[in-house]
Amino acid sequence: MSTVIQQAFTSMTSNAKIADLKRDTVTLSPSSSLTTDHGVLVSDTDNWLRASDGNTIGPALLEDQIAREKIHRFDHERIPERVVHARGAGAHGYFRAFENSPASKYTYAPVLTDSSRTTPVFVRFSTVQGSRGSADTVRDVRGFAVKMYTDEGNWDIVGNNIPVFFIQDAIKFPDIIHAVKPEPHNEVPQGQSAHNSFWDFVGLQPETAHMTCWVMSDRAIPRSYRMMQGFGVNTYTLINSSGERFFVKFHWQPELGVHSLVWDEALKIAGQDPDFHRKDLEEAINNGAPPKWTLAIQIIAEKDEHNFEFDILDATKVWPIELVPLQEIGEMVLNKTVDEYFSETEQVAFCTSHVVPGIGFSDDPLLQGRNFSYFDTQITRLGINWEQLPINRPVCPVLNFQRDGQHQSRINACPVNYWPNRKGIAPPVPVEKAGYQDLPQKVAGIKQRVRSPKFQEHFNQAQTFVNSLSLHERAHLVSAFSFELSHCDDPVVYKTYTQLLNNIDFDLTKEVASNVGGLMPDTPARPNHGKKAAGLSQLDFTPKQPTIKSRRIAILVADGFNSSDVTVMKTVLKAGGAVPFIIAPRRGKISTSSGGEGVFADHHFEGQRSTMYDALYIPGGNELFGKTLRQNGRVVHWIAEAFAHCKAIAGIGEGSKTIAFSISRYVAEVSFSSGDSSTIVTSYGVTTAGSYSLKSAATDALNIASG
Ligand code: HDE
Repeated sequence: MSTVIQQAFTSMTSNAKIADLKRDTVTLSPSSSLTTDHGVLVSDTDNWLRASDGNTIGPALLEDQIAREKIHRFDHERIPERVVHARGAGAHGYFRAFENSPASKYTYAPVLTDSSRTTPVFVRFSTVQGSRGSADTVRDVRGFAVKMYTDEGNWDIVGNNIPVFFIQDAIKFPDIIHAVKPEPHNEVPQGQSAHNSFWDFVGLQPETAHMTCWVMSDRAIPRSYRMMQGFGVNTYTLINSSGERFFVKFHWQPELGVHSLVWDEALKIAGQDPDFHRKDLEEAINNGAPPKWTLAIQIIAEKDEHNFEFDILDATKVWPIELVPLQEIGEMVLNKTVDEYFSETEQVAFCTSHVVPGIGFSDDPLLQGRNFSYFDTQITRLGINWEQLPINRPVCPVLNFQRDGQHQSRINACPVNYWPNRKGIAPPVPVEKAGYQDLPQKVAGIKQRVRSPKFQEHFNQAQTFVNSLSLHERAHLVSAFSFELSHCDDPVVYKTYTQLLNNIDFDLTKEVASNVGGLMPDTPARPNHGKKAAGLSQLDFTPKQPTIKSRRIAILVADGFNSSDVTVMKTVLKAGGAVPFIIAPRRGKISTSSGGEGVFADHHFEGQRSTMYDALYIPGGNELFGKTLRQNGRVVHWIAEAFAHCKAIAGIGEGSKTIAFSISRYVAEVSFSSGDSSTIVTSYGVTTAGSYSLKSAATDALNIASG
């Protein structure tokens, strides 16, 4: 990076939170010397103090305080992993409210209304079921937890990439989580919901029907954390400066659009590169493609609370965007990776109860339980003083009389630790001076364990979701249900589930039941209302600007390739922000057809798989080049696999021939243009030098290169 770019990058990534973390960041260098925890210089960290005559080894002495300290510290390195969402990846960034957004109609929270502010954020993405070491690409809900370090205190939106949840009442959370987690008798399976206990539970608990359809859809196997929506899921409230209250749902919309892997890819990547999503986030940020999301809100005025056929406080329901439109109010950018995983991504701790003035809760029964649970769980994981940890502490002043407890790291230089005190220290501020305000609300009721009547309907929105999917999304849904249920070996489980599924869609149920040996229905358990809605199919979220930015492109070469074919394509791809990789028979110098300088390959054929790339390009070359590729089973498989996963494949000359050879099993006829013989191939067919021909791409590249 040039110094100018470096400076620009540094100032962009620096914010109040990054500056705050610097207080605790230690930079190690070769000139830093090794010490004990109590600061004494250590001269030998390799040999335990022992009683030896120099010829025999002799017993180790317990008195070696340096060795003991090293071992003690090691023995206690682990902390409890999160009970759910144990595996995750995090990054820093910022949020900015849009100028002239409608937000101030609904809230007086400056974070959402003041466009001159840059609010630092830390975001942690996660999977739910697997433990810390599980694979990234499993079928699962993804956590999307955002911590905003606002000037008024921390605000956490602890969301998911799916807008609804499995259950309506927090009291059911231990049940659904026990059911989806590995089974109690053998702790199997890891990172999967494809097992008896999950399907047993959801088959018997109809309120899970809607969310289960989302989890069986492509949403649960995202291509990247950067290509998924985030949803606050629960209903919160906003309060404006006139004291009016509004119900609100929060949505994060990714700039890159919503994209998924296909299941075959997800399964393979789980073995080939279990850290795929974690690395993808890091790679994009480090390559200057910081992911961005727009924050949108849906608003319902308090007086309209009961005007919908569903209960707006029921987290198993979406608010259809046709009825409650999305209003865009700000943008979030993630532009800095963490310096140390444990101190930042592992120790970050979110709480739904962390809201700032202008934002409040609703009676959503899931949210109310969450507001208790998150604080509680942090005590087990991190101890009572968890909010003092550098990654968790706010950037605004914190002052109160909460005291002591394990790992207290503040020294409160003050003779009083209570309120009221004779010195008038730390008085609660009046509401009008920006103190947190609980809006007066009349509450009345009879103490009883109930849910409102609208909470009893579970299938309408599940049907709308299934009806709204495109053909291929629906086909994926059938495959996912079938995959999961065929992993259940208790017939009671898959028969009960197919019976429940018939409440959602008759045809879907017949297909799934036939695949897995479930109960084959004669008639629908409930008629399909036939309604569709916007914003459910992920095709509704293609990027506003189509882009290849941050996409990984494999360029397969071997000795004898045509140098200019590679140079030009690389220039084009880089100009579009994509990341090209050269893959060859060996990691080393690969020679060109003209005996020119050649290229240095990033990887060898055996070291990578097509699944790790978004597209594939094979240049032209001499006869030897073509033969080398076609005689290599890994190359042929690479191309055929990329083709089967519907990826864009381009080739020239011998490269095109190699593509045709590798996919000939799948397509009846492959044709080439006579001109430059470049080819763009997708699984849908073969186009000759069409929309993205190398010639025009090269011209673009040269135009861009020449400024
Ligand atoms: Fe969570 N959830 N949850 N959850 N959740 C946790 O808190 C809980 C729910 C979500 O990256 C835990 O710090 C209850 C919905 C995310 O650190 C725990 C209920 C949504 C994360 C907990 C829910 C979420 C968690 C475990 C039902 C989407 C990871 C570790 C009432 C809107 C945050 C922790 C991170 C984590 C409880 C339901 C999202 C135990 C009781 C709905 C993204 O407190």
